[in-house]
Amino acid sequence: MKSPEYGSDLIVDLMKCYGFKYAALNPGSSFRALHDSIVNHGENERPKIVLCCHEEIAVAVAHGYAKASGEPGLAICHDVVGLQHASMAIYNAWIDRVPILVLGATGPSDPTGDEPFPRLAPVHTAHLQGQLVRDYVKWDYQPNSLPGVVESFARAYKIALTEPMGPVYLCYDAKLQEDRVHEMPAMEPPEKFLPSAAPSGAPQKLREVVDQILKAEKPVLITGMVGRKKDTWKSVVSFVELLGLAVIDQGMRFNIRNTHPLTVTGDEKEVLQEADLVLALDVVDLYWALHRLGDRHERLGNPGAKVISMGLEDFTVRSWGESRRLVGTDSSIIADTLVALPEMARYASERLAQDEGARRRVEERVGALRQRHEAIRGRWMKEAERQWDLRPVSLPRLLLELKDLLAPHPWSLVNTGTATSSWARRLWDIEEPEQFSAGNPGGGLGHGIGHSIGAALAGTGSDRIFINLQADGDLLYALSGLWTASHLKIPLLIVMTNNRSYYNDEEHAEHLAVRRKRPVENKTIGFRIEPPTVDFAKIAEGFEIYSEGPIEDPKKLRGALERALKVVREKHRPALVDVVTQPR
Ligand SMILES: Cc1ncc(C[n+]2csc(CCOP(=O)(O)OP(=O)(O)O)c2C)c(N)n1
Ligand SMILES: [Mg+2]
Repeated sequence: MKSPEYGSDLIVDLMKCYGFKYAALNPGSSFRALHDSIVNHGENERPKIVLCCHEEIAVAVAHGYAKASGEPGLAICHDVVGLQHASMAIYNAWIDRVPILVLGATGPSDPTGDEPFPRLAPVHTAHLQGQLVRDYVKWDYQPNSLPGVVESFARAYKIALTEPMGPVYLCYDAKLQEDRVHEMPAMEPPEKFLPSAAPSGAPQKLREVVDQILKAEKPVLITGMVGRKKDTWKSVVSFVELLGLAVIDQGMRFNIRNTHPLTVTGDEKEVLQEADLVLALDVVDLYWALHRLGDRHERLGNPGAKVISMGLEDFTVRSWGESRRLVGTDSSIIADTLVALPEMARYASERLAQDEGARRRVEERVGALRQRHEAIRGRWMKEAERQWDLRPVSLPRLLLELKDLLAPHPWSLVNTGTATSSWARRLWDIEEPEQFSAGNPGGGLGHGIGHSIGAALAGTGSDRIFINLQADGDLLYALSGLWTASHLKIPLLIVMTNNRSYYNDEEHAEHLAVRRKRPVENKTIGFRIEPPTVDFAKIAEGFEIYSEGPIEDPKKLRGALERALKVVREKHRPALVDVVTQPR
């Protein structure tokens, strides 16, 4: 490695040393030195620049990369203005417990010198910039010296990756970046700053949980973010198979394959009604795991059931995104499920070996759950058939046609809208973690395209096709993400689920109209994205992306998807099919 000549060279060396492959950014003079160092000191190799046309997209790229790869992502944002654009995407990463390093720049914070910094610098400088995002990052820091740069980078890395993971923000003064390195600060290897091991759960408590499950007639497991760490899903599978647990999967990570016969997602109400014990693993919002929103909040399930919550959510208490309802639990355990699940499985095996009654109960449950699982899947297929010929295209038809075309190829679902997320989990066979990294629990729109690009970058080198089931409203916030996808030749099939509406809010309007006895027909005003209808195929063409559509006739769907898929597979480029769909 070349010796760093400038402060910014040193920052690039740190990025390389800590294994960052990509730096997603939109340029800005506050980090012109860092940009120069990435290109000319690091030769744009590690990290490599992912040029984005909006900071929100840059952070979403880092988010998607981190979620799909299991490694932290990295984005760089221009001073005050870039960070303001990025802030909502940082919030999305915070809520999704995704580790990213957001690097920023400022200043020079001491304006009394006469070095040639840009004239606008004072306008874009704040003391301290980190305040803008402090409520939804795990840590922010602005080092004042080169040793401080080295140490804070290590600390940021460690904090972002220590459970519960999340974004951190580091801000570099322009002068510090542009100053020469006179003396090389000491650098310890990154292995010295690996994330701290999370608490594994008090052994006695873990044993008590197993004992209670063994006693229960109908225990249920709710999986939240268990699959956020590589291979934890395997522990979920062993655990539920051993104990015959019904699984309700919230779909926030790949927690268990959706074709597993113990999954009964879709029958939450019935399953929770029968349950006498509920174990919630890494569930972020327990209240809404146990309630449903109708005219009022409806408690799902049997109020007498024991509720046990396990995970690390108790460590995330901050002011933003946390004003949740409290749920009473019979036991609440702070534990890293990656460690606790195998421990509990070991103990459960010992206990089961000595308890014939418990073994019989497990067997009976497994048989009944298998039937329930089949019935749920069958029901969804029936519903898909019912909607088959609808025009514009029904979401289940779209999902099934696509499923069929993708069957011979490796694929990965990297983004969905709310409705397509449900339909994909009902109709597709999502059987391995590489097939799924979608979802944005933070709910800040404009996320999908950036996230898709990042997730696809994480799969660089594989022959996977990346699938983005892209809602229209979400893409309209961040259309220029198409430029980055095209520029990088991302093998991304973008299927617009274009309902020509901010439909989620149309639903709210309808709900309110009924409640307030106001005209329901007004529900479209201020929500429908027409006229004019947006021609996404034409827009994509402007970014040199192969495109087809708009497609309203379901009979024309398959051919269009087939041709677009061929472009993605054979030309290794993105393609977009604009499908006009039913609202839900
Ligand atoms: C940045 C941001 N602005 C506004 C909202 C409020 N909002 C939530 S869902 C939604 C509509 C989304 O429309 P689209 O992406 O087309 O999905 P659809 O509901 O139509 O399936 C809006 C505007 C939000 N979540 N985030
Ligand atoms: Mg829409």
